[in-house]
This record gives sequence, C-alpha cells and structure tokens, in this order.
Amino acid sequence: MSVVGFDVGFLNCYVAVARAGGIETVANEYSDRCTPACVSFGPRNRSIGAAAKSQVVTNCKNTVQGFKRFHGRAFSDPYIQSLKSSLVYDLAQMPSGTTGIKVMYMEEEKVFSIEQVTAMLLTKMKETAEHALKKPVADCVVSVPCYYTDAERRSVVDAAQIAGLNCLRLMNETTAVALAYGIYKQDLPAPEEKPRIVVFVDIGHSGYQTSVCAFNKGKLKILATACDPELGGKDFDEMLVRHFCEEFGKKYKLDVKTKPRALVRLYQECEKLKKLMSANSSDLPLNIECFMNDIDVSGKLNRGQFEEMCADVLARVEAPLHNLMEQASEYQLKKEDIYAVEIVGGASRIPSVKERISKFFGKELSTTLNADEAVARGCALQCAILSPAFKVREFSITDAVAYPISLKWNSAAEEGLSDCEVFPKNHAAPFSKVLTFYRREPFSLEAYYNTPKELPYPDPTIGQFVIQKVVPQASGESSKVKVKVRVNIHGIFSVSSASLVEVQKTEEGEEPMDTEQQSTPEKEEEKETDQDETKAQGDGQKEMEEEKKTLPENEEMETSPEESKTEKKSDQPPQAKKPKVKTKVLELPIENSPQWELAIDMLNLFVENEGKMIMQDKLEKERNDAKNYVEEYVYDMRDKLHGRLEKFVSEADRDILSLQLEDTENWLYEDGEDQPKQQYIDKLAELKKLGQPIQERYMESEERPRAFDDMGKQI
Ligand code: ATP
Ligand code: K
Ligand code: MG
Repeated sequence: MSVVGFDVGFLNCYVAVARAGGIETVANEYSDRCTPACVSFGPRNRSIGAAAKSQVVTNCKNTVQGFKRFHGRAFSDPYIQSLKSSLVYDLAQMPSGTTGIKVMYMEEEKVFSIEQVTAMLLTKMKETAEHALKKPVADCVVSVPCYYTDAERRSVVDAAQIAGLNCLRLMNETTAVALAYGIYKQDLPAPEEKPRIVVFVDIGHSGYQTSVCAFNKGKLKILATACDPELGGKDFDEMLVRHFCEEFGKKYKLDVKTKPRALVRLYQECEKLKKLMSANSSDLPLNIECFMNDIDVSGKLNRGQFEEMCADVLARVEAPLHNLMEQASEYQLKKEDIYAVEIVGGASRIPSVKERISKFFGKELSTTLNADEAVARGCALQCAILSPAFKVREFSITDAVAYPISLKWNSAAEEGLSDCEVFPKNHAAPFSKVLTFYRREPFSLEAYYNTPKELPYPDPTIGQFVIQKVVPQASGESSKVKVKVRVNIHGIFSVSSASLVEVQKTEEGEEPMDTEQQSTPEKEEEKETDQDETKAQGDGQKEMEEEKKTLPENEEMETSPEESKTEKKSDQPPQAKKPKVKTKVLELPIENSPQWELAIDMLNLFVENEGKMIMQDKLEKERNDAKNYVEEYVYDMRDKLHGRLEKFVSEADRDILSLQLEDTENWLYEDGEDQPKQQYIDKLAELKKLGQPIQERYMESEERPRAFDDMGKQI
C-alpha cells in the first residue's frame, strides 16, 4: 500500500509521498523535485523527464513535450489540427481515431497513443516515488485540470493503468490545492457555522483554473469552478518568441520559424527571460550563440515592454474570475465574503497577473501554499485519506460537476426523444442517482454535456449506454427498471447499474406495489460507494428523491398510472408498511460505450508494451554502465600505472598493459562504441587479467605494515 500523489503538469511534474508521518515532495535522480513532462525516443531507449528535456534541441523531432492537451481527443479534433503546425514532432491518428505521436524509436517509425506517452512519464514518476519509499508503488492519486471532460479523464486513468498504477482518484488540480490548504487548518468554522470561503487560483503553463471553496472543520466543498484552458505561462512565452522572431528577422535577416531547432532554443531562452522579468523591471538581455547559420543573436527587453506586448493575454485574466463570482452569487456569496484568495502555479508569479487578480477581488493575494508543489501534496493527502493503511485526520472532500450532464432516450410513451438534466453544473461529486423507467424491451441512454458552448471540447457526447435484457412483466405490462447513474470519484459519468423489478403474484393476487425491499438496498449501496459524498452532503439524499419524482418517471406516468402513489409510499419510514407482494430484483447487463474509450485489448497491449520498453531501457542502461566501467578502468589504470602502482609492476608488464589500455581506448571510440553488454564485460575482464595482480600486490603492501601495527598493539 503506497501513498503517492502525482501532479502531471503540462510542463512540470511533481511527486509527493507520505513518509514518516508527513507529506513530502520527493526529488528525482537529479536531486530535482521538478520532473519535466518530456519523453525522448532514441535508437536504443527512451529518456524521460530531465534526461529527455536535455534532448529537446539535439533530438527535437523525437522529443515530445506539451502532450497533456491531447488526452481524449480525436486526431480530427480541430484543436489538435490547429496545433499540428506549431509542433516540432509529428502527430498521427490512432486506429481508433484518437491522437498519437509519431517518432523514430529503436530505429523504426512508431506511433504511440497519448495514453502511452503519459504512461511513460508516469513510469518515471513512479520510479521516483519507489526510490523515495524504497518499495513498489501502485496506489496513487493523479491530478487533472478541473475543466477536463469525461474522455480526457478516462484517457488519463488508462495512462495510469498502462504505467502499472492503481489510480484511486483523479483529482481536480484546484481541489488538490484546496485540500492541501484546508487539512492542516486548525481554526476552520465548526460544521454548523458559516463556512470559510476561499478562492483558489492555479495558473500553470497551459491552463488557468479557479475555484471557490467552502471550508468547515473536517470538510471542504467546491462550490464552483471557472477556467480558461488556454491561458498560462506558455502564452507569455509565445508573445516573447513572436517578438524576437520579428526582431531577429529584421536585425539579422533570419527566418527562425523555418528552423525547428532554433525555434526550440528561442522558446527556452524566452521562458528564462520571462521568469527573470518577474523579479526585475529593468532591461534584461537575451543572448543566443550560434543561433542560426552560425549567427549569434542578442536582444533586450524590460517588464514594461513585456506587459505591453502581452496586453491581450493579460486582458483574459479577469473573465474566469467574473464567471466564478457569478456562479458564487447563486450561493449568495459576494467578493466581501471571501476570506482569502490563494494563488499557485508557476505563472502566478508574473507581477501583472497577480495585480489583475488582486485588483479584481480588491484584496491582497495569499501565497501561503508552495506554488509548485501544492497540487502534488494535495493528491498525496487524498491518497492518504483513501488508504486504509494510513491514519489521517478525517476530512471530507466534495467536488463539483464542471459541466451539466444530460441524458436523452427514446421515449416509450410518445414518439421521439426525451431528455433530462441529471447532473446540473456544480452538482456535488462523486454522486449517484437512481432513475426509474417503465419499459418492455432493452433501451438506450445517451449521456451528453448540454452546454456545448461552454465546453472547451468539440464533442458534447459522453457515451451510449444500453440497458439490456429488459422484458415485460408476466402480465404483459411494462417493467420497472431502475437505472443508477453516477459521477464517480474520478469525475467520470457512468451508468453504473440497472435492475428490473419483477413482480411475482401473491396468493391474494394483489396488484404490485413498490416496497422498501427494492429501494432500501439501493440506497444502502449508495452510501457504500459514495461515502464521502453522503457524509459531506446532508441534502444529497433529498435531492435524489426529488429527482425521482420529477424526472423520467413523469414522462412514463401514462404507462404506469400507479406511479405517483408508489412514490408517496416510499417516503414513509420502512417499518410502517409490510410488503404484500413478492418481488425479485434482477440485475441487468449494461453495454457501455463511452466516447473515445480505449478498447480493452488495446489497453492490455499497451500495458504489455510498456513493460517491454521498461525492460529495454533497463537493458540499455546496463549496457551503458558496462561500457562506462571499461572506460573508467582505462583512465583509472593509466593514471595509476604511472603513479602509485608503478613500484608493483615490471617494466615489461607495464608496457603491455599500457598498450592494451590504449588499444581499448581507441576501440571504445571506434568499433567498441556500440557493442552488446557482454563485449564490454569481456573487455574489462581481459584488462583485469593483467591489472588485477598489480593491484593485489599494491594492496598487500599497504596491508602489511598495518598488520604489523596491529600485532604490535596486541603484544
Ligand atoms: P499546467 O498546470 O498548465 O498543466 P504546469 O503545472 O506544468 O502546467 P507550472 O509548473 O505550474 O505549470 O508553471 C509553469 C509555468 O510557470 C511556466 O510557463 C513557467 O515559465 C512559469 N513560471 C515559473 N516561474 C515563473 C516566474 N518566476 N515568473 C514567471 N513565470 C514563471
Ligand atoms: K506543476
Ligand atoms: Mg499545474
């Protein structure tokens, strides 16, 4: 049982673990807590994280960055198509229609799905966690932007699975931040008091997310979220790159856009310049040597000029805040009710961004959280809460549905389609609801987002769900079919179960009536699956009851006139009535076809392939290590033969070994540059045949006086 949180950022990733009673962000093999979201493909292996980032310039066509935005998207998605031209590497269509990346790997052209690429990154992060915890890692919580749709979320869950992880929860990034903020606060209002309202803002490299959250002792509830999925640090970089492309075009007659390598370098330098500008308002230089065509370029910029050229980007900071406060007003909340505005994310360090947010709320911003690590820490905290093996303070987390979800179906009563909204915007999540239909035959439900304009995604379809094996009652009447729909712990919609209530005639031959025997187990089940939500949401159950009265049943009234009667009865306490009829509840199979779902056989294949690639990387590392040992031995021995080993070798032997070392060095740069591991092992053994006896003689002579010393002491 591991407790790990992964912040999979667009640019920067962080790993947090629970260790020694606390949450800790852990460093990778470069002693860096930040791991770049970067994967590079080579002729013999993959490099992931920092090792990949160092190849962004040298192996640009096969080094993949900025792929977080490809999740759950069709290759034909206009957004993907619009990105294609700005990428240095190639995209390709997967057989299923989703987005893949095309690279040279192991000297072959390969297409990897986005799930595979993110899995590679997660593999690296998993290793970092395993190294820190010194044990295998599987259970974890992974962050996603709160604006992710179902398809995007499912794609990330699959990626975690490919990496051999057991993702206990996909956690919205701002919710993770809220948890990291709230769980240690000792002074939160009591449960019956007015909650403390805090706004969280996360501006990363690609996305801008805000949420308004209500805290009471032991719980948090996300009331609303608002985002701009296309506003982040990269947009500022973009403006700088555009500016310098123009400037260098004029000044040096260079067309930077034609040289991917130069462009990648310019992006790197512009990002650095942008960061420097957060701390300096004076003129700052940008210099790149041998930029293009052997030309060195230089330029300079100050913060005022930067803000001017980024005016359009900065102008977009306010809109999500307006949107957020508009939603908050539905809870009768105004700006004055906000206790604090906490900001995180790298781009929240840009002074003009901070100014705008601060001005909007009319208050100083709080930076009490670690701007880079809060998301990962929140995820690790959530993992600790979900882990039975870990003791944490009780804390209930209620998230909010980002986009309203509706169902549509073919109406049994009238011709044509019916629909209803099952989860309005900002409805508590995770959450389950039971809908009742009266049907004689199998039927299908289509789930979709009913506000396509609000969706940063082209396709409002969530998926098709067919309720199978529905049959009429023995009497020929429609059967009562209970369908449970839910937004699960990952924020993903599903039709989780369906059952048919079969009425068996009693001795008196009485007409069927709904009894608690059917409804009670369902409610109990609800509590089990969504414990957090029922605890956090006192009114959750009530809302579900309302749903029952007003939603699909109304539509089916005509076909079952006793319906309203039944519902009223079920409001009475269970003990009040004894069942008069026998009923049997039959579980119905559901055919789930969520949009852009990764087929199970593909998923299994990807799991297998990831294992193979991990093995390949390991073999390649061992091969390289074996080669390095030879190289080290050559240099080490050559020095020592003329140093401390000199006295312990005959001149003739020394000449032979020296020659052998020189030959080996030459070999390493020529034929020996790229050989199987065994070749290096053999080579080293060969050298040691001559070298080892010399070293042994030296060791002996070193030991001898010491041995005498020891003896002397003994006597
Ligand atoms: P996302 O949250 O969109 O997935 P991410 O989590 O990878 O992305 P962060 O690590 O939060 O993003 O932020 C990275 C961005 O912040 C980069 O654009 C980086 O240049 C920018 N950034 C970091 N430090 C500073 C700074 N001091 N001044 C300005 N920008 C900064
Ligand atoms: K991050
Ligand atoms: Mg982030």
